[in-house]
Amino acid sequence: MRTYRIAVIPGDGIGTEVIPPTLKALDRLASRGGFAFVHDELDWSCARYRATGAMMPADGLARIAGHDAILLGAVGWPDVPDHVSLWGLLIPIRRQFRQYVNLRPIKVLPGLPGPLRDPSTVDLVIVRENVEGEYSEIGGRQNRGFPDELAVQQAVFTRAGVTRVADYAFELARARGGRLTSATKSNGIVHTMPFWDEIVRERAAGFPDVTWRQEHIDALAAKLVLRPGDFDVIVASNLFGDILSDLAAALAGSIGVAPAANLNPEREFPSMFEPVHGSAPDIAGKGIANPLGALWSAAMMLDHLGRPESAAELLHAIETVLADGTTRTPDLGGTASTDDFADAVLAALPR
Ligand code: GGG
Repeated sequence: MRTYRIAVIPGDGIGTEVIPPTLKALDRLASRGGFAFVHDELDWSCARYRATGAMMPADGLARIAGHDAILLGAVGWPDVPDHVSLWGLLIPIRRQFRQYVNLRPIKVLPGLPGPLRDPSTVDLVIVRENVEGEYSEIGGRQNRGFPDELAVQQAVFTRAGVTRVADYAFELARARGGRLTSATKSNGIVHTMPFWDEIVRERAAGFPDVTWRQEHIDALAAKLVLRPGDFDVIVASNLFGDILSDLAAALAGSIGVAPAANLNPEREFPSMFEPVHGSAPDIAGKGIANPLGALWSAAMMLDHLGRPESAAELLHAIETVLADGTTRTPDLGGTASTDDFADAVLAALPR
């Protein structure tokens, strides 16, 4: 029997609440599908940072480099600066394991209440560049505490980095029916964004069957709200992709429902699956977090591991519970707890 070794990092806040029911669902699907999971649960988190001064052990990445996948809950807590928690855990994993594609599908599942008049038109995928761009270590601060204090942050865009993410997005657009939008801001950002545009245009020549266009990020954000049906695959830099995917998740009803896959497409390293939402300190500990984003991320992990039937079963069970409408967490206007929703999904899985 095939056994998949998964590094499980519940992390902080509601991450620790949405991951346990997700593991339960994964085990149920595995036993039905004739495979198994070994979960190696890791305490890498802000709590660990407080206790030891590090979000993860010094050899942490080496310990999980041989795993089949990583399942992560959420990272961040108010008593640890956000840049410390993010750069101490999530970003090293993405970079060391060459997870240069962050795939964020946004779809309005049946029964999801959302702010749009016609939510049925929302079915798109954001391909976020995940290891370079505006998230950079290059820069510094000077003259701290003086009136002329300054901070400089250097964005880094490489030909190889833009090329590979653009190619991934064009391939995906081709597979989904042939429409791609590239997010830019080359009117205001005069070096990196024209460079991004040039490379996307060059790569487009290899995909004559894909209709593509570029949009400035500000106009794109507005159009996404007004006419989401105009978009299919959107490729964006690290920061633009992060912002757009939260916006698009809100259009789909709640940021609690959105999944993400941090992919190493070459499969030289494990890929990481995580809900888009963060640790949500405002609701953490109340047992009311929506586990849908984590469950959907687990479905993406099953797909990645070559178990598309199990992924489809999990998505179908989620859709069944949403369509029924009686079990919804408060972010979707209901009163169900995290476990109520997860138990309903388990009950809707085929026996
Ligand atoms: N589950 C995802 C999570 O905890 N995200 C925290 C966060 O701030 N992420 C920023 C990013 O993805 O760049």
